[in-house]
Amino acid sequence: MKIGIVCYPTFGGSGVVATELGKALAAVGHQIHFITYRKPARLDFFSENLFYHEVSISEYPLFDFPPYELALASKLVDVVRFEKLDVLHVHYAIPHASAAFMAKQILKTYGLEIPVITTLHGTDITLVGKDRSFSPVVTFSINQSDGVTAVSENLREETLKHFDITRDIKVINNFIDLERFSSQPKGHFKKAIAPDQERVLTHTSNFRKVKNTLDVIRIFKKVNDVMPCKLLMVGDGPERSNAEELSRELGIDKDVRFLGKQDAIEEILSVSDLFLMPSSSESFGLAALEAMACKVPVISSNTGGLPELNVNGVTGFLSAVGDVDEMAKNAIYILEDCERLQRFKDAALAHAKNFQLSNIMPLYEDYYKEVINNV
Ligand code: GMT
Repeated sequence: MKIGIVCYPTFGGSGVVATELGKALAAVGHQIHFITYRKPARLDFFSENLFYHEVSISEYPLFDFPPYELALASKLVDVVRFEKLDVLHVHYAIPHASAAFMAKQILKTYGLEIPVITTLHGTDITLVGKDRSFSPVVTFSINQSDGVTAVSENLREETLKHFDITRDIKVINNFIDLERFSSQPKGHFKKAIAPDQERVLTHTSNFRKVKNTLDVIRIFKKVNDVMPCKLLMVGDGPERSNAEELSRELGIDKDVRFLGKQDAIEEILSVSDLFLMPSSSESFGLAALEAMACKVPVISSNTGGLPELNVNGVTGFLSAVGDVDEMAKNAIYILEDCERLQRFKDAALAHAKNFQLSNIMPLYEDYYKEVINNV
């Protein structure tokens, strides 16, 4: 198939899923066209089946807000016409689904019918999409898509609850490439971080409010009071300086390392004993799946799709959002006993295998075929 993929090209979960899916589809012979404003972060090599079309917007003094959606729709019309695409797969509803709808209507004037599939990722529904300034357009463009997928059962339910949806939504979970995300021997790195064999706790995110980054610091403080350990904070974003300040206030700054944005997440996870994800909203939790694939158990909140990923008492523990005491108690329970820790590590990997790329990619391929045949 010739597939157009529209996504945010950044380190965000939706962009990562879109890029990894496109790369995997290209590897099995599909022709993949990425259409976005910058080359996706993980599209870092050449392949005969991978193409990248940049959406550029002309500067004009009148434009306080450059109309990206229009430039994207125009580019989609071009790419579909001249590359003869079979399907457009847009990741994250805002503004990709409505731009695709506009392109679809324009293409009809050329006698072309392009099926559009929208994948809902999370904040496009749970946070931004619900906002009144977007919700009529989000509702309309979901209903006008030829196929819609959500990354968890919970996100599907949330979408049906909060929007007037008149069509089916298929659940296709996030996936993991186990060839890249696996526990690697990184003893020298671990020794540098935890010279006295302290346990290593890790958090990776975009440090947005929804990630409850300050709760990560609070949980760590409580664990560190009972057993000396280290915390790796990976990523960057608006809450980073508040988290740094809180760790200084709590007197644990020498045990907390802020590593900023990192590419080789799997190496950091390979030296980690526990992953912390206390988010206030999380449609699936791709970062937690990456941790589990590297044999790292997860202490998380029980919000959104997290219970579909993190099996309570098996791969880690789930607690109510904000219940820092319980999260710290559960973290200590896992970390204090070597055999127990090993059991949780093995279970985390075993469960992550259910979400491996080779299980999930065919679901997208089948769905593309189904949608194309129905249009
Ligand atoms: O807010 C983020 O973490 C980024 C966001 C995105 O769309 O880029 O991530 C969402 O999509 C991921 C991939 O489907 C999911 O694994 C994340 O759980 C989801 N984030 C939230 O729901 C907060």
